[in-house]
Amino acid sequence: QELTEQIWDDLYDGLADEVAEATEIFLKRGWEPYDILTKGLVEGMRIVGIDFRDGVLFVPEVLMAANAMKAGMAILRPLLIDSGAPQLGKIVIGTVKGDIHDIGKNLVGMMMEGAGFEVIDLGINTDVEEFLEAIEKHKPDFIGMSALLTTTMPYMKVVIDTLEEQGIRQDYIVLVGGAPLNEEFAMEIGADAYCRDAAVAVETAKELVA
Ligand code: B1M
Repeated sequence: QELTEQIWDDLYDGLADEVAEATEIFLKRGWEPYDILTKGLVEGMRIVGIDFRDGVLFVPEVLMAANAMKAGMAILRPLLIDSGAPQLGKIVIGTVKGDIHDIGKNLVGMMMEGAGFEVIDLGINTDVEEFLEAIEKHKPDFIGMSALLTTTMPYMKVVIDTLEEQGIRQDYIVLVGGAPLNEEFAMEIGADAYCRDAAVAVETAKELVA
């Protein structure tokens, strides 16, 4: 309890070293990496998000918090990935054009890798040409798109429409996610599934690949 509050505070204050240290302490105390991720880091970022929305925190501070979160994620990454799970399929994933939020996408990538998917991460601000180039090259089972802004989520439809136009939409399973999305939006734009969080992304991918 005390430790989770500590990590939330350190994240809020953008203290990367402290967040890393707290992550190590959680591990030493026997916490599961996934619990540290969700109850510590993701919850901490949720709190940051509230104060960002309310004008208490500003971009530079939130950027520091994001970097602190990444320091914690870097420690958990090998633990989440090294699952020895059999290869289940391949996903090309990116944050869409105009959007630079990458924590959620990175988390999905980590969890997918841990579950046995090969992940090709196109990074942030990914335009349709980059998606097309990557799917041509890697021949994935899934295309994953992330958007955190109401202004960038419509771009997901641009990508899906382009796949349609090129007659290759049916060759891929399209998964979408990000805080401003919902099921309805995902269906409207013609995605195969909306993934509320990283765990749901993994479950959905497992179901759809079978
Ligand atoms: Co930004 N930001 N931000 N931001 N930021 C939000 C999204 C916002 C909701 C904050 C707020 O006002 N409350 C708001 C959007 C409002 C809106 O569109 N309606 C906002 C804004 C306005 C902005 C700027 C415009 C601010 C400005 O410049 N004035 C600017 C835009 C920059 C741009 O992209 N062009 C901006 C910038 C930034 C920072 C750079 C400072 C930083 C990003 C750093 C980084 O990512 N490297 C940042 C951050 C950190 C946030 C908040 C606080 C946290 C986002 C986050 O990392 N969450 C965010 C507040 C919020 O979301 N409530 C906010 C933790 C992460 C684990 O969750 O990303 O939701 P999330 O991912 C989840 C699920 O959504 C899902 O699984 C993940 C794990 O469970 N998921 C997927 C996500 N992607 C998926 C893909 C999938 C499947 C599932 O594919 C298969």
